[in-house]
Amino acid sequence: MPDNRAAATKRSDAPTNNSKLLAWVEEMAKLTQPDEIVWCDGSEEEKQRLTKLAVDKGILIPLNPEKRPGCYLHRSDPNAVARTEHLTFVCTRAKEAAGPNNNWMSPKDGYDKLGKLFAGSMKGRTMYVIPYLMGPAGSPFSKVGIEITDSVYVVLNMRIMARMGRVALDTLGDSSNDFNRGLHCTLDLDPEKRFICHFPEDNTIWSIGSGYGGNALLGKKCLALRIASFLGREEGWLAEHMLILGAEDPQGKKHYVVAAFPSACGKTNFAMMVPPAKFKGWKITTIGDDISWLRIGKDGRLWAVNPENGYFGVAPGTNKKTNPNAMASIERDAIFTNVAMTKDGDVWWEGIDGQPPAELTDWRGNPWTPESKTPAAHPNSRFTAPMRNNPILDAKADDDDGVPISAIIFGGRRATTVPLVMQSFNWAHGVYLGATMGSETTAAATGQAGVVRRDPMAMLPFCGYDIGDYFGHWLKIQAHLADPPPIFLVNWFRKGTDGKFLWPGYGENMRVLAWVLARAQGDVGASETPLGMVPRAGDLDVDGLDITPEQVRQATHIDLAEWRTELESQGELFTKLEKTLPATVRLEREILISRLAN
Ligand code: GTP
Ligand code: SPV
Ligand code: MN
Repeated sequence: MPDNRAAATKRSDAPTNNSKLLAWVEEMAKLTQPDEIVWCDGSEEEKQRLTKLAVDKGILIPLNPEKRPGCYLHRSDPNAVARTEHLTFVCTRAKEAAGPNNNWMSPKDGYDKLGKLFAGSMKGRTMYVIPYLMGPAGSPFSKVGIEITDSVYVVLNMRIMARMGRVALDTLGDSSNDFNRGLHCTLDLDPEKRFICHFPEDNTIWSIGSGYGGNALLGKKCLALRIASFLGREEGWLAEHMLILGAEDPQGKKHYVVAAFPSACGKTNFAMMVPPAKFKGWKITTIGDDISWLRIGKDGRLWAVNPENGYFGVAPGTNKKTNPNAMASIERDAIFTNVAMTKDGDVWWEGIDGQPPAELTDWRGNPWTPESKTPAAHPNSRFTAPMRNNPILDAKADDDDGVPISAIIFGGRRATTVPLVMQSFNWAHGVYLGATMGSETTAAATGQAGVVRRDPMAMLPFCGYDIGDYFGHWLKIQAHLADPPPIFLVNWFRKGTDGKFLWPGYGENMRVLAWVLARAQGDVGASETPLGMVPRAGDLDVDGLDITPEQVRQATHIDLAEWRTELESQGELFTKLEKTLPATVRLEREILISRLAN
């Protein structure tokens, strides 16, 4: 039998002559022993065939075709609803290379341990071979990945999230060995047998025992962040957990901005923001909502490419007021994961428009009423939507070189301490602000939500090497930039004494963006505080804003006592990263401590 199975990979069946790729697929088939091997071509016919298969097997539930044409609901195993950081590993030869920020296994242990789990894991199943491209077709910065998976759900999601099929094989060509080798098997979803292992020195990812998002769609966090950050360090560029947006002012002057916020902290919303009426004449456009590959251009500017082709966005909280462009993006051809379903076959989640219906089917498939004690949609329920559905997709979203960046924003979810906006004094201080960023954990990863942790540059779960070295890499980038973009820290999530958000957020964040852009162009002054530069009285445009001046004051306030506590709590990070933390970052903290001591 195994011989027959291996024969299913016979070269004539495969849509490529690349012997390295063929040999690897054969090797993986020998290991996992699928009944059948299907090479994905990314065609419409294939999408329809696999969608039908998924519906027949109950993996996808068709939604009401009049309300949501081409849309489907997937209910994942309740055991696999978010990324699992404690089961995610970086497997480098030297343990130090992975750093204290990553779980580590030696490559040998990783291949051995997972190899045992993968052995025969696709018996009775179909192996899909997904060639995909991260980045625009034709861009010299794009990367080819091949994901082998036994999950139709993964294939259909990858089809939306990446440029999939022929285009990737054409980019790879007949002889190149330069492709990411991704192997994924759902197995029985037993968390005891779940591992997401990265082998950056082999450009390889092995993921087993999970079917969910960032654990299973290997192009996204595994390749475009963990492996790419590792490659970026070697090749002199950056892979970041950042949205990319365009902002055109009423005079027609256009700038691009990148912003790093941790998981479920507002990237998709900021990238698709609709400015308030006061900002008539401004146009916001989206390049990307989650990942940015940053390079130094020939002109000495920082240029950003979005490697993705779609959005894997948080559903709860999304509505026509908070994010009308996301709502438009999910009107058709979207896959919903773990949202609730209405009686007439539409989707529902906490925070969507309107009152909760009297009856729903919750994300587990059980009846739900507004009296129910549990949420109808899982807090980390998501939509997968093609970026081309976004009404404000930027015209340069497919440009080979990406877009030049005028400002960099870091931001976390902080109920206290961090003001609405603050600009760093310079690049090194900006790296310090990003490096020491704290944020409350969210439902995007398993574990307790709402706990403040250090999430440097929103990359704690995604940096594929020692994060102290990563700060060093950031610091080095400055030397190659003719005019480094200014760096800002923001916080949309500060709370008042009543426990409510002080700042209305969403589209109103345009007010902060306008100040950021004015600063980037040298059009407006700022007040110097010991922590950083903040808007002078009157510079932050709050005209027409529906909150009290006192709320604005509290949202923007810098409380030195709170910051002393903050600085102390940063000490833990500094101890943890002692071995590789660049002196510059340490000195920035020391200077700040001495400033605050005065
Ligand atoms: P990932 O896809 O996990 O990387 O998340 P993300 O950073 O793209 O976060 P997203 O924009 O999806 O927002 C996550 C949650 O925060 C959603 O429930 C949003 O409704 C909410 N949110 C986003 N922006 C704001 C804001 O400005 N203010 C408030 N209060 N909530 C926001
Ligand atoms: C995140 O958690 O930052 C995400 C979702 O963007 S996932 O793809 O599941 O990682
Ligand atoms: Mn993300």
